[in-house]
Amino acid sequence: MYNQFRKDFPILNSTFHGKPLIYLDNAATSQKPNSVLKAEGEYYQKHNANPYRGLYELSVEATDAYERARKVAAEFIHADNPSEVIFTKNTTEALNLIAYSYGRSVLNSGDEIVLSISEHHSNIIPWQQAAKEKGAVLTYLYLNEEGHILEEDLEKKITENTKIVSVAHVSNVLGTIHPIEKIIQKAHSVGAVVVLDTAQGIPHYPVDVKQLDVDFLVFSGHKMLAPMGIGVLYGKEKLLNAMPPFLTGGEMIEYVSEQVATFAPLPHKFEAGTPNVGGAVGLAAAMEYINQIGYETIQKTEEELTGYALEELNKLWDITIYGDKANNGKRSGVISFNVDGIHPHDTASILDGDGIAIRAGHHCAQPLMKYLKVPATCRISFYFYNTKEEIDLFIQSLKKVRRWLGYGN
Ligand code: 7TS
Repeated sequence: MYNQFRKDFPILNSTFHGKPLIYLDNAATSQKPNSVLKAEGEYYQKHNANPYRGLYELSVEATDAYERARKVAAEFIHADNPSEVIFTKNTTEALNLIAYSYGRSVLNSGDEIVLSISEHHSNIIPWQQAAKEKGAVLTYLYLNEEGHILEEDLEKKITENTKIVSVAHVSNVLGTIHPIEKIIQKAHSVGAVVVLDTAQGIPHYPVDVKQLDVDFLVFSGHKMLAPMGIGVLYGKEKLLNAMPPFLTGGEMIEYVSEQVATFAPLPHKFEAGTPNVGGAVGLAAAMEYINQIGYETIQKTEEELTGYALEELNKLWDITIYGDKANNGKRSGVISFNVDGIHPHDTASILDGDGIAIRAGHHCAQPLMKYLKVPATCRISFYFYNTKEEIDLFIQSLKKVRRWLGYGN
């Protein structure tokens, strides 16, 4: 299958162990196209200075580049106002910001925070910490055999006691696309606020914060073609305005005296210290690249790859796939599996020998692993630059695992 996008990604020409790289770990981080590398490089070559501080032209250029990136990000998620976009380091920092600032302001003893059992640790631990401090309780939405949230849990577990519902758009382990519209509706019907972790969603699916009416949205640039070290927290203006700052220091103040300080308006109140301007410029270039390709093409390519991979994996007698085994529009191109009786680290090492990069482990989702009753899984995850030929080579290499490690008992 010819893939017109591969030429934009220089790293895809690499070889490992003498074999061409087959990169199937896109859920961990995506590769970066030339346009993103160029945008970030040009920023440092031509416009780099500390933004906001200088009265000289170069600093104004840096400020403009940063604020332009914020505007691009706001438009990308259909936010009303660029001030509702706070740049963070990544999804983890954005979730911590919400849990520290919003969570600790609103939570009281006995309040409930609802998560799904498939959350990444970065959408669990910040809430555990806030709950511990405030006497709140975490409640989990569990999954059916296909990895989808149980209807009855959705009905039962979001209640008058629920103050916050924080869920992933797409699971980083099972690839399940969660019913986010339904979750948001249900949460709002009991007066709860919704945090949507779209770290695994927005690289593949369009997200419209207005249409969803979501209260907070978080994601990382590095999973959607942008450099590492830049992420986004979107929040409704009213909520952000009422929240206390998270990190404090330079850039986020209005006036400081010996004993007290007043804080800058949005978005600066939440952006203490020198920001990652190069990263933000790279993120804007990544969003422009995605817009240029179009989500439709991205989705179509990935659905084809996912369907083909599931079909080929389902043919193998010794493979267990976790979550949805059908390519039915309710799952993304993240597939978790195990070769029966073989430790996932052994599988990943054998594949690495053929230049194939996959993930093996608990994927920072230990509560889900416990729920699935497995210590770890192998995981492949696609992006639009992957090909069917890569899947064929992956399957061939996977067949080696059984031949090399034997047939067990
Ligand atoms: N939320 C989800 C759903 C994720 O998949 C990840 C990272 C995070 C939050 C945290 O993102 P970060 O950029 O702050 O680290 N997921 C993975 C993964 O599945 N493999 O490596 C990182």
